[in-house]
Amino acid sequence: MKLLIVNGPNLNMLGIREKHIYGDRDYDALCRAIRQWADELGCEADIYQSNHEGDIVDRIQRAYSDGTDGIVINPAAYTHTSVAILDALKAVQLPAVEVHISDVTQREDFRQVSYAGMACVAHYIGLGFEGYHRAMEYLVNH
Ligand code: CA2
Repeated sequence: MKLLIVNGPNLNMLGIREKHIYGDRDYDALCRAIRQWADELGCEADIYQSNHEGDIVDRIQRAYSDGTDGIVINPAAYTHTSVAILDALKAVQLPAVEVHISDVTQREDFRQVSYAGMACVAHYIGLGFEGYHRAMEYLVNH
């Protein structure tokens, strides 16, 4: 099984600022954890991060024909704004799971809408890096 892990804007800055919200581990540590979980679950994980909405749309579209079986996505700030990412997830018709490191349900009003989440079959919110693990397990087991 091949999973695509998509991370949106500024997640590459993890561990640098706002540690009280996102923790003190950096993006490399997240990627290492994802690779280890992939090994343990016996799946492949292709990790992709971009700060650009159109590039994220392009990568999701590519998943339609590159053998991807499921998508784990943390669209970061684009969660709350991007109909384009929602449409891309709907277009490829692959099972997708939404992850947020922080508990967006307890944050600002503008974080209360999730467009990408509308195309996702499961949601792991506010569990830190562990949310990615749970999302990967979900896709491997369903
Ligand atoms: O909690 C999450 O995973 C978020 O997707 C993270 C996004 C935020 O816009 C979403 O509402 C929730 C932010 C990504 C990381 O932003 C940083 C900001 C400062 C320092 C380091 C990272």
